[in-house]
Amino acid sequence: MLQVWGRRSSFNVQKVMWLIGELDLPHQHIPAGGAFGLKDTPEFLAMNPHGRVPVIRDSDGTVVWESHSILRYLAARYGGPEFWSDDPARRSQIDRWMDWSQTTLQPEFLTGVFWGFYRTPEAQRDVKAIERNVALCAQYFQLLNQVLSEQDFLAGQHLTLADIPAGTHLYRYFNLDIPRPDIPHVEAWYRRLQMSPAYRQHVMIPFDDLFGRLDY
Ligand SMILES: N[C@@H](CCC(=O)N[C@@H](CS)C(=O)NCC(=O)O)C(=O)O
Repeated sequence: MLQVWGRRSSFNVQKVMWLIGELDLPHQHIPAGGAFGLKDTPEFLAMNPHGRVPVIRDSDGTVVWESHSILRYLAARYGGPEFWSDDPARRSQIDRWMDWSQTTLQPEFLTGVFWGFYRTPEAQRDVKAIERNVALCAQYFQLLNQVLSEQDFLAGQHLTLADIPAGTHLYRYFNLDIPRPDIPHVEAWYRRLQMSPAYRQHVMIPFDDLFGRLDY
């Protein structure tokens, strides 16, 4: 059976669990990382030398680490063209949103705002950097708002891998006490994502236990 290592509070694990839920894949979830430890054991490091979660091991023994590589592997193996197309041009429409999310939105929001503001104890916060990142995120979400004014999902009219990394941000973005621009089309997209039981189960996980806590 497919095995998945990672703590459910981890943003990168949530992306993978969401797709596993969408694909309805039988799997065994093994809590790892944070208070669960495990990721520094020789067995875990033999699977992922970086000692990070998520990691998956498929029933044939294939091991994959790096959340986006896992998403692509699972979509290619089990998802069919609905999630990640075989056609290079169509696939690039999906990949660009995944890559943008990982290289642009995730550093500014997850690291800059979620870690810089929410997870950092108040006395240690860099207020100027937080304000800068909140403003950058507002620009990014306004851009998404423009894209989503013309289509229901990031790569067209149905859910694909394009939506998973960026969409995983929404629960945290809309639940932090930060200023947000007027983004009705992003809100409508967020409502559409919430119609999926997999999104509600794996992404909408309360994160209060992470407040003011810099350790994993
Ligand atoms: N680029 C990697 C990042 C992996 C990563 O940094 N994972 C974090 C959790 S989000 C981790 O393993 N932290 C240590 C821990 O949870 O103990 C990916 O996307 O999978």
